[in-house]
Amino acid sequence: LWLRYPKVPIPGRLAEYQAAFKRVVKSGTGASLDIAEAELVKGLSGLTGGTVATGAAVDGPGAVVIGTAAADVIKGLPLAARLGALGPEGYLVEAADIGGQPVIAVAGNTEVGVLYGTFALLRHVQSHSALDKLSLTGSPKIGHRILNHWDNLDRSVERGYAGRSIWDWSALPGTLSPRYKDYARANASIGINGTVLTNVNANAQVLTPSYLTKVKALADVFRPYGIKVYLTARFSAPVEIGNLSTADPTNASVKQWWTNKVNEIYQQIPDFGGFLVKANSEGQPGPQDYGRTHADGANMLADALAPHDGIVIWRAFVYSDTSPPDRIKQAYEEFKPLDGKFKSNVLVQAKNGPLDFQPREPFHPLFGAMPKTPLALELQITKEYLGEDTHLAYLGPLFEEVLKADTYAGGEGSTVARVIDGTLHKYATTAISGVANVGDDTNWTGSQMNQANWYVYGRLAWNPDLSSEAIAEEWVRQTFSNDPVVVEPVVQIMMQSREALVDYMTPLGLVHIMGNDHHYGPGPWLNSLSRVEWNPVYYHKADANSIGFNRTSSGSNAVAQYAAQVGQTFGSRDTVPDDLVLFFHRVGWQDKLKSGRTVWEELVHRYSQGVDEVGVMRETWKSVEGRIDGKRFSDVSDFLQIQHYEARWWRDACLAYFGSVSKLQVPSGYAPLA
Ligand code: GCW
Repeated sequence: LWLRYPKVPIPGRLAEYQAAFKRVVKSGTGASLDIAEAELVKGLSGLTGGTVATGAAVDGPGAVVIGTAAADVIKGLPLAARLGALGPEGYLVEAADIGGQPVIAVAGNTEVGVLYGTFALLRHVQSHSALDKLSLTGSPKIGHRILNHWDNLDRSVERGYAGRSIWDWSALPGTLSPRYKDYARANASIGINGTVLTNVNANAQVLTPSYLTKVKALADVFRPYGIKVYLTARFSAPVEIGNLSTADPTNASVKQWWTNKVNEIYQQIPDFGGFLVKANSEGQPGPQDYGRTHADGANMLADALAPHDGIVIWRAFVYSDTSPPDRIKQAYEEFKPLDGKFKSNVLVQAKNGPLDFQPREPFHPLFGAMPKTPLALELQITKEYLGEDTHLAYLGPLFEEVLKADTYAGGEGSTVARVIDGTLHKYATTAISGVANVGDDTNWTGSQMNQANWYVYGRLAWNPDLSSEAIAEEWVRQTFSNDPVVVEPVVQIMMQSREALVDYMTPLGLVHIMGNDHHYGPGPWLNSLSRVEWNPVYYHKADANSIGFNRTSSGSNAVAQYAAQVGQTFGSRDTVPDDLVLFFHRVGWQDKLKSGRTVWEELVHRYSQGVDEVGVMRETWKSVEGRIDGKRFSDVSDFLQIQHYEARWWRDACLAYFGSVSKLQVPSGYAPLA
């Protein structure tokens, strides 16, 4: 991953580091401090090409002093006064003077803060940055920064493209794969502090005693890395594993069952994070099965968890079993009226967009609409709809686009970032979730480049105001090389990749035109599934005259779910951006877009531009040959070739289909699919 720590190849910089990093002096004891010390020894030894020792005291120059605010050696430093404001996970890394010796101090209010400071220092050194005036400071803007694994107990992974689940349930708890620690290291290095081990399409078995001992074994590994474990709670568990005849959340026996179950979990895992719940969505059981609301269900679990400081993360990804006229409206319609009805340890988790992790969607209208209910943002790191493992699509720009989207809920500047970091509505609890792309593949994520998506998720969860381009650069420097002839082209490829993918898959606000079920490859013609809203034709509605889904006031009026300013922008043909036009409007094939081209011309233009961009990415990648190791070079080259072919597949299939519907001619001149 990005924790490779190769020797610094620049002589001047190497000498500077060798002088500064002779030994690690740990002040205090504790499991997380031990991990910080070990990581510094490993990392700095690798980077300096020597052996960085551990030491008990600062005797001589070249010490890295690590400790919490409680350690005497840290208390005596000027930075101590500034630590307090940084909260339990914050850190400061600075040059300092101890007993006349120049040292580098890594300080936090807690041991985990020290660990985060450790990784910040290693990131700095891995980027070959200078040490003079060293001053690194950080504290997370979002409290719960969580990975959601959609991992099943049989080790299959829903929407996983990186092999099987890394949780080896049959070997747990007796055998602990060394990967668990590396997983925890990787997460801690980017600030992730929670992991939901199991799929939201949940199996109640994980709540049985034998599985809880396995969960405990994982929690024990992750704890010193600052990572809490969460589980998905299947709402019907009291019936399935508890022998009750109902799971009605108002039933006293059901409440007691959950209370007992939660108490049992906390006996094993005293810092258990809580439950993530998918209920009454896509066939999952839930409180509505008993005529109760989402709030009734969530609050029942919240009551059981509250004495232990656990939280409930209740998903807002819902759509009904009876085919709706506009599926995307349902979450807002069900949840908005419940604002203020949830217990204080409940968060409602909405996906970034109102549909389903598409290459591009507008932001979810619930953001900004629930001032009394902390909303968590769910992003998908695994690329279900974005070319899965093979296509190179760096998701940083997608995540950044969502975080910077302005909800106007409290006037201009009410971005999604300000909603989920709690500042806009003064939420007491804050959370963000990323659906993990991790599996047991050697490269962890199904492709070399998909590692960047895990990385950027963590970095943006820590600070949603960072730029995705800066994060891409950080990642490339740590993962491949600091040489500008590598950094520049690889960052360039990454930064153009998502837009290229939108162009060759779903330009102009098209959504959900992928193949049924697997969601890989084009299928805009598909129309045979029983649920109308699973069929691509439901979304684009193309016919001989027009294309697009009318969500304005003359259509489904989904635009009314946004703040007036936003709804007007999306709702008017004059102001809607071309990038989302077909998501909100039904337009004639010959209508003109902002680009000056007609809708048909623009569709042709974007599809072919997407293919061309992948061609550029492929050519650009060739320039790094010989400058990184051959294995990773060829892994990425091979996938770019697949992507280039499949971009053409998308273009040719989509244009052939839309051309057959519109009766418009696809211009000639495309290279045939090789
Ligand atoms: O994106 C869809 C996926 C399902 C997933 C569901 C959800 C876990 O196709 O596989 O189920 O969303 O988010 O609940």
